[in-house]
Amino acid sequence: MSTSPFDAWITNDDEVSSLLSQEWNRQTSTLQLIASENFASPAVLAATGSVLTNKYAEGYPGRRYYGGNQIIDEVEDLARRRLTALFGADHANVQPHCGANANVAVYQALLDAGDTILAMRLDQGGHLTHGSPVSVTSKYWHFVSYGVTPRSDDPDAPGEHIDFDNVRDLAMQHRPKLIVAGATAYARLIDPAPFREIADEVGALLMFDSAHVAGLIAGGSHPNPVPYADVVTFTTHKTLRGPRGGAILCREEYAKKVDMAVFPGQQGGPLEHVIAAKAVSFREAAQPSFSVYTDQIVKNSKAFGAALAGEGFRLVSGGTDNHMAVLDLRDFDAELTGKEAQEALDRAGITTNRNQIPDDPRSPFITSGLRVGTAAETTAGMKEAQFVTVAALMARALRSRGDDAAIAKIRAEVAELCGAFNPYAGFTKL
Ligand code: DSN
Repeated sequence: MSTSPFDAWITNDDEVSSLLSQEWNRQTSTLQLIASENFASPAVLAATGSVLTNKYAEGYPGRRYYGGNQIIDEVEDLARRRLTALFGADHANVQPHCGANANVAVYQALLDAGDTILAMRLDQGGHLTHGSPVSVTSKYWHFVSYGVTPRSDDPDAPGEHIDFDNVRDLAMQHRPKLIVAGATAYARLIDPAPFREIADEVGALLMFDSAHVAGLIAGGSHPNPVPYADVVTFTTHKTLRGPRGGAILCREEYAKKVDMAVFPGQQGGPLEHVIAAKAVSFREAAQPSFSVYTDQIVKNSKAFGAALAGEGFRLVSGGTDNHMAVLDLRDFDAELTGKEAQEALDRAGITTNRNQIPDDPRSPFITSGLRVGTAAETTAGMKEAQFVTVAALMARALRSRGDDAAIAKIRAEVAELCGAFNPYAGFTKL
């Protein structure tokens, strides 16, 4: 077991200390392939674990409801300045606790209850807050959903790409007040330009939910939606590699409404320790080395996707342009569900998540798909060759999922690989 800093940090609570060390060990001895996860830097972890957690700071810099916020104001201002500079935006709100809060705050800021929003359907790759019936968003606003083009067997035109004819037709028909671009389980580059064109044709506002690709945008590996969208939302902990949280960028004319919707509209006291960690990550993302990192994420994803296809998995949309691949498991094994695959891979030390694929005949709890991503293990230093190895390990684990000895052997191989690519190697104390 690797040495965890928590042994030194938490000396008076053996139970929690032990659990944190176990999780430290899990993260560094098994493969982290969940597309929405990453390894935050030691500096981000340190800021998240700082005394700023002690402070109440409802309000915004210069306009707080509590005393003692002079330094906190500087922290939040620094985070806002770094973020607007990183994306070239007019205004930033760094208080959302998560991406879902950020999205709901934008709806609250820009719309009235009952207004129409055009967004991507969950099973086509959209997010819960894009109007899923189980999300509170569908209770307050009227959602119309676009999807992807039909699957095709033509390798040059595989389908399952965003269907812009569908987006335009629905926009013309329903005249939404807001169009949402962006996805949660979609492996292709999302061009903001055609969304802007359609929004302008129908007089809609445009929100780009860049939760998954915010890091790729910051690194210059994907196009920046800020010049096109009225509002951009994202989480800070995925490809951006910051602490767990959300953020909103918007044009100056919406700044006041967005700020009011986040606080007091949606949230109470901001998590200033997390905001300090966001500031750390925004500075990290502004370094030239971050562009090298995000380019490598995409290169790794392409190599991983090709190797998985070589192992018999079908890649939804025929490939990948970003950090993830969405796999249709039915071509690999018609009986294998996403749930069973995720559980078998977990036993082999390979962490993934099951995911619905477009028009999935199975429920969201079972699914026919699996989503994998390269952001975390690219942080750990893995390159194309390691991801080809990982694809082979995944295929072996799923083929031999009923054989405990074979799974144990794969788990040992995974641990050896992870031992050579530890994102926190040498980091044993603050
Ligand atoms: N849970 C996130 C993801 O995994 O994509 C979306 O909120």
